[in-house]
Amino acid sequence: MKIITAKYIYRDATYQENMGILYNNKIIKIAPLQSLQKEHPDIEPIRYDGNSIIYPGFINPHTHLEFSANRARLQFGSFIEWLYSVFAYREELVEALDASLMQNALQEMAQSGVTTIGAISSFGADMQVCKEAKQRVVYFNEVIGSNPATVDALFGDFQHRLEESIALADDSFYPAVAIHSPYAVHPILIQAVLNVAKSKNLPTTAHFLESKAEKEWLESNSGDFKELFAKYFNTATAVNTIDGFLKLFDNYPTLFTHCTQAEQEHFDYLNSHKHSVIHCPRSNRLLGCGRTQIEYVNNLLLGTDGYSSNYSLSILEELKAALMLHHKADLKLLASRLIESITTNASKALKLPVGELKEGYFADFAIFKLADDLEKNDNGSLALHTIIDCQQTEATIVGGETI
Ligand code: MCF
Ligand code: FE
Repeated sequence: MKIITAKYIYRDATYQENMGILYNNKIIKIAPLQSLQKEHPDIEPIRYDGNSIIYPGFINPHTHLEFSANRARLQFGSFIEWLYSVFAYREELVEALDASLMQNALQEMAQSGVTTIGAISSFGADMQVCKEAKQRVVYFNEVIGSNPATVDALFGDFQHRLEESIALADDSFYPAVAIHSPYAVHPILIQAVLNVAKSKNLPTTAHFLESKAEKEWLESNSGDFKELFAKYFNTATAVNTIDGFLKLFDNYPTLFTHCTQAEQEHFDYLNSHKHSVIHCPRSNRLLGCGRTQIEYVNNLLLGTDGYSSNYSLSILEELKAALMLHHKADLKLLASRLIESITTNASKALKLPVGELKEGYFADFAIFKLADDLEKNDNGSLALHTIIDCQQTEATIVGGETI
């Protein structure tokens, strides 16, 4: 057993002083340091001095490790151009992929305080690396395919990958299900994989209303997707409507990524069905997708997406981008909300004992040091300065061990 302490610990969305955490691989007790020391005089506390903060390890619920070989191969600036470049180069990118590229990506996330990731796996090429990762991984086996003739084969391939991941499950590797998007997955296939997810109680995620092109296609079979679907899939009609797609997820809270083109009515629907929204501001900017109206979102999460649509996987950089993007929001309130998005909110959405400093939860910590001259005026200034001043953690701890 160990005791760790710092000037502040982030707990129940507040910054508490003079507290200590007793832990092994899980958090055993959180109490005033003095009382913990009295109970355990034999344990010398690990102390972080100065303006230090112990946060629960951060959660980045949306990344694509299999695209880690991309640097400038994919076209940024417009979603449709990006998509054409994915079709043209995804084989090349997967061939260029090796374990060290994915391990570097994991390491980059760890340095920014991320101790749990959601990895969207399109091919299964990242399974072993995720299994061996120092962080916890929610491993989202992706299903994609809109042609009804291929549904059986795609479902079979999905089941195979899912079973393989289920065989590896433990408390740092959680099998899960990703449905690519309303435009790229046939509703029969969605229904089939959702049935599996529900029967095994697996977390689910989907890209949703990411681009204007997607929205136009789903609403009126028009726009930039028309030519793409004619060319690659020989079809002129979308397989889902927006409402029909959402209805498939009723009664099964899901993590919907992007929602850049969603309007208030869509967010109302997502909120009323207890779904969460994963906001990826840098990906959205780089693919020309616009700004998500996060002011309508109840349970907001924050993700980096992959190197397919980003230039770094640091969650600290993602927080900075979000803070700058939503310029009409009150600065400190937004900063506090963003810290919640990568801790408490993500914990709730994934239903895992991570993302909060709570007895019985895993001893996953992200420890930061802030400027000495920072005074605690209110909670908002600590959240704000964590976001704007920190480039990396002092320490990142997973299951009680420094990684
Ligand atoms: O989130 C970004 C942009 N939106 C959609 N898909 C992806 C992203 N990064 C990687 N992808 C993958 C996706 O998982 O690209 C592939 C899928 O396997 C083709 S997109 C039809
Ligand atoms: Fe994505």
